[in-house]
Amino acid sequence: MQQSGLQRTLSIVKPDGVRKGVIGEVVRRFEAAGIRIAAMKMIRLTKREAEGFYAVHRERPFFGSLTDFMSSGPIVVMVLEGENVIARNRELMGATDPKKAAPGTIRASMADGVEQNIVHGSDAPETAAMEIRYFFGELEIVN
Ligand code: 3AN
Repeated sequence: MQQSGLQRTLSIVKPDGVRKGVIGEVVRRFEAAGIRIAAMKMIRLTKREAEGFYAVHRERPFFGSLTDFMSSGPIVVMVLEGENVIARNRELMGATDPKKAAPGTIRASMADGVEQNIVHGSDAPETAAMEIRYFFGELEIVN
């Protein structure tokens, strides 16, 4: 993790992605892009845990609905590692609104809407570190 440009980011396959059976397709896209999976597990968030994860969005009108959705079924959380992986993962994901996401991106090809949009990806090094810590202990992340 010391080389320049090598980053970690948190990825989540959200409950809609698990329900649609696209965990494998999402992981395949990461691996095909040369991104390494450094940790992975399936969990189900409580409403309280989803609220903790999305605390920055507490004041947004969609907070209640988003945290209901995120606690509505199992999710797959992953630590991705690679050169510039934060931005590269967000490129693979596409824009938050699948209607605005570039063709071929995960959200453009698989998502139904702006809330149920299949994947989450950290947006900056500081949030990546915080989000990884929310879900994983250091011993669960494989070097
Ligand atoms: P991104 O996941 O693309 O970084 P954020 O951080 O702006 O997007 O939003 C976090 C999550 O909140 C999104 N993934 C989406 O599920 C939900 N969200 C964002 N904007 C809206 C909205 N206008 N209505 C409902 N849900 C939204």
